[in-house]
Amino acid sequence: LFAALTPQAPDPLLSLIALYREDARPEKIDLGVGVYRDEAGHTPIMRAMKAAERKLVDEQPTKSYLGPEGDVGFVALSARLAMGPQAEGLIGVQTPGGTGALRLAAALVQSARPGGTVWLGAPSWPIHAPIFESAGLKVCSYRHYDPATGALAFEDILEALGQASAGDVFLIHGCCHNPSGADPDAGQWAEIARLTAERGVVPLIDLAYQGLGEGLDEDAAGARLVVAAVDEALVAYSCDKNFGLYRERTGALFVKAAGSIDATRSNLHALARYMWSMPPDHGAAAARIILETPALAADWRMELDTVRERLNAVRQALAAAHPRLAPLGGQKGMFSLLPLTPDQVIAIRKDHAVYMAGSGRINIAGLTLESVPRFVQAFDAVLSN
Ligand code: PLP
Ligand code: TYF
Repeated sequence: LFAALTPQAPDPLLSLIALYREDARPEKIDLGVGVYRDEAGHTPIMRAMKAAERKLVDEQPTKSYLGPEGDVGFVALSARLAMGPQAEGLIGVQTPGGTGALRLAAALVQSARPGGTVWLGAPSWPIHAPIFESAGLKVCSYRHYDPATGALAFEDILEALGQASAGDVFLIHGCCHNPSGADPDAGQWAEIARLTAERGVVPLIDLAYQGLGEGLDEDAAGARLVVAAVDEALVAYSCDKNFGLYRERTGALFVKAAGSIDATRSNLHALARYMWSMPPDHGAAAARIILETPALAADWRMELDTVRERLNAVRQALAAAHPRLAPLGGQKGMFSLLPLTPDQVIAIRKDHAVYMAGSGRINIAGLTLESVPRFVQAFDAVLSN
């Protein structure tokens, strides 16, 4: 049986972790995988999360099974956090991270329309296309980002929306686009919402970085506008970055299902049951405790403000330090794409111990105000080679 399998390449981003670890040069800089790091290079457990976890361990009465929808308190509170007042009208299911939410969304779309089409901007998170394709869906690609300007290829997005058919799914990064950091502005969001509704396209918003761009409500404003404009929508939500939960696999899928609420909910529960039965509890229960406890929620928001301010300070320092990095100043979140060829990405790693994805994507959180000058020097050196 297994002799029929062909070997699959490892995730190149995760392979960088091992390469970086083995590099003995003390000045090495890791701009690879997308996790937040503080000034000391550490990925902390947030203060409120530690407190909520303690409370959970002390007070949790049982570890008996929950249903396929997971922790219903978490689902309601995270829906409210992501979508504001319109959360009331959405179906919610807790999922193993944002990845689980995307996989469940793909399975739901495949059940409703086998072989249906998902429109995906390029570049995108490399896991998007395989998630949809492995569910049996067809992926249509269009240009999301213009490397010449470092901004959104907005005309291409409008053109793709114009080509999409009613019932096609259109994936949109809710904020802090991975890998480009290029997000729509308010006027562009309004235009996307208007066209999505006009074309009968079903938006699938991937909201994995809420709070890391401009603020919790600011980062969700575009997603809320689009969802409000249509009858049917999907929102794949992740708490793994904004609550620092990563390995706890915490997320949710929210679905707006017009007149098909009961059928959609029962399909979501059935599909979740066949994939993972029910989601892991710990991260969601702890995030729920934060969101339902005003003092913890306030402390969490404060710490998230600090995270965002640090990212933005490093981002602005980069933009000011080199003319070819200037576009980074208008981008959002943890990531940006550098104008480097694959050979230059290898050269900056070999010659300067700077590790980044092969695409030239950097994780801003891997830098500090102190390490920016050394990084910019390395960047400039490989550019002029
Ligand atoms: N969507 C995007 C754009 C991401 O960058 C990530 C990164 O992890 C995810 C979804 C998945 O999030 P999670 O780790 O919660 O599965
Ligand atoms: O893009 C990133 O770096 C994050 C983390 O298979 C990630 O989204 C990377 C690769 C992967 C899962 C998560």
